[in-house]
Amino acid sequence: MTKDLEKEVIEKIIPVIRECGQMMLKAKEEDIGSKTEEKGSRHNLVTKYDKLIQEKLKKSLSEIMPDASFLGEENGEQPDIEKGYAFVVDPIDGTSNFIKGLDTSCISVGMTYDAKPVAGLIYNPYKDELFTAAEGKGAYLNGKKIHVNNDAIEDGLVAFGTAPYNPELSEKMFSMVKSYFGKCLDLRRFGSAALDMCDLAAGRTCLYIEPLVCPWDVCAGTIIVREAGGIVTDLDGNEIDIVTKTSIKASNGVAK
Ligand code: 2AM
Ligand code: CA
Repeated sequence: MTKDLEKEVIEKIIPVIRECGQMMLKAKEEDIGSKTEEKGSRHNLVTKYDKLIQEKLKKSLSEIMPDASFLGEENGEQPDIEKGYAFVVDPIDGTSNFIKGLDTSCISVGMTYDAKPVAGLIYNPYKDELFTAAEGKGAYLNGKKIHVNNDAIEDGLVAFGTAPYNPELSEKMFSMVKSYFGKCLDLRRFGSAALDMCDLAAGRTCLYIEPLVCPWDVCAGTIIVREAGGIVTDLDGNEIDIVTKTSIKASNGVAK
């Protein structure tokens, strides 16, 4: 696929992701909490909206690009995305926030080629913020180019995740976060990995760290951060593998 075609695919996905955003807003009219199920643990929740939005995205994306595989958080079986094009989708990232009415959730659609992120869209319907990026074409917020900030750690906000579903990792994370607390302007814990990456890309935070994320949490965010001039690795500074669960560190390249 040429770079221009990647941009064309993004243009075709924009109306679909916006419609999905309207579904999230409409959900506020209902008691979402009463329609929640657990997936394996009490920290891992799913609503009928996660399932409905994923179904809609799966159908629309297969019409837009019939040859691409579809990896979605709410899939039963997952396809092999090592070769060729794939969509890596989180129908609602920040599900706990969605259930509790915190209005800090989004839809995340990443696209990979040979398991490398090449394009992404993240839509936060509560703020009507649409983030897009295609490899080599820059990152945009509602059509306006965005760039990471230049904050050194002492001048910047640090966002982090806590891995409530993994107590061992949580311990390690809290000690890491404590050491950042001593150095940075302040800490933030928002609850959506995809939006944490968008905040970094838009120059709002200087660093984002999380001990365990899934491909759909960070696929679109990774290309958005990179195209905004930021750096994405795992917590040890290694290249992330988008196909598996990983730790993540996204930075403006200045804050350490
Ligand atoms: P979700 O809202 O789609 O479930 C918050 O710290 C981030 O962690 C969110 O992006 C959240 O995605 C993700 N998350 C929640 N449960 C997880 C799990 N069991 N493994 C990995 N990531 C998870
Ligand atoms: Ca989700």
